[in-house]
Amino acid sequence: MQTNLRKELIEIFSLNKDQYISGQKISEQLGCTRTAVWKHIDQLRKEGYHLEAVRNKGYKMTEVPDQLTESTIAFGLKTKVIGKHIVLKEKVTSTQKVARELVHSGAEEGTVVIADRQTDGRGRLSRAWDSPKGAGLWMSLILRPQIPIQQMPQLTLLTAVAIVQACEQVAGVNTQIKWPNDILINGKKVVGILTELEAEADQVHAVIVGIGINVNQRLEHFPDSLKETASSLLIESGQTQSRRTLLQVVLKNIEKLYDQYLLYGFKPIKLLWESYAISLNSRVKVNTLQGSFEGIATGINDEGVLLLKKDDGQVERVYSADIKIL
Ligand code: BT5
Repeated sequence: MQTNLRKELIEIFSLNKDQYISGQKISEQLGCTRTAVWKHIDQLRKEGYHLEAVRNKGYKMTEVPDQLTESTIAFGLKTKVIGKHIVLKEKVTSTQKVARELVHSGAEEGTVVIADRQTDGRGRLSRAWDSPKGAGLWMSLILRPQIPIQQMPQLTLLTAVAIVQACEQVAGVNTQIKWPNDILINGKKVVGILTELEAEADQVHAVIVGIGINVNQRLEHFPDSLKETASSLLIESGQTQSRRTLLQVVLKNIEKLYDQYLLYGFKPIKLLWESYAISLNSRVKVNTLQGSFEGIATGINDEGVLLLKKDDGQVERVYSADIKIL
């Protein structure tokens, strides 16, 4: 089936999600014959899509296969911009790298790169991010906000809130955020976020938000070095989770918060973020490239920077670091 026609057909079903649409109407909208429509529908059924057909009413799509394809992601995706353009890859070194190339070739805001597997997934400071095949959501989102560079950390925090809410909505698990970019369940890391900037002077061209969510790994899938510290939604919820549903909800939540952010600024996001943060008002050890120190994490400021009250009473602003809750 031609990919464009197929995309349009799925879109028609997605727009008419709860109602029947006649073969005649579909053929008019697609500009092809009714026989061609029937053939396309037959093909979709073979691929695992469920389509109800009722005489004199037409067709209704009731279920899509739980796979990540452009069509299954598009079906039922409730966003206007975020994830409307999906670049799906089976294997990449890092989705961040692919997204960076797309930024330079003019990719529109909301473009999402997703890979089934990364061979060189990365965290901050080039640390490795374990991204086994088919077990997680390994993705990079391109945003083009008109904001000053120093506000960029806010987007990491915004994304964390969107993901925490999605994990609760989809998998029913309680997650917590450890500043700045870790999402933990029962103290174990399930999600990592890496926000990278494409900028010149102090003008932001694009922000690439890298998101890694451990969805369906079992403990034995993790390398020994991560077995103590990492976990997945499957392990924590006791159930296999649909990557497709989770992705759709993550994208919807990001769009909602991002729209709010562009309209009202960081304040509403900050409040939400603080309600999910575990590191606040605790004693923490902060490791930065410049060295480590301890103190009480008293909050974040309006830019998303961590405020640390040291034992001598001085308040240190921490822009980038790893923290350990003591
Ligand atoms: C992060 O870095 O947590 C950001 C991870 C971002 C990954 C996504 S996947 C899609 C996109 N493409 C990429 O190449 N990256 C992004 P950081 O805070 O530096 O944490 C890295 C540390 O987390 C590692 O040093 C390990 O200790 C640990 N780690 C690695 N893989 C993990 C996993 N799958 N689950 C939990 N912890 C992991």
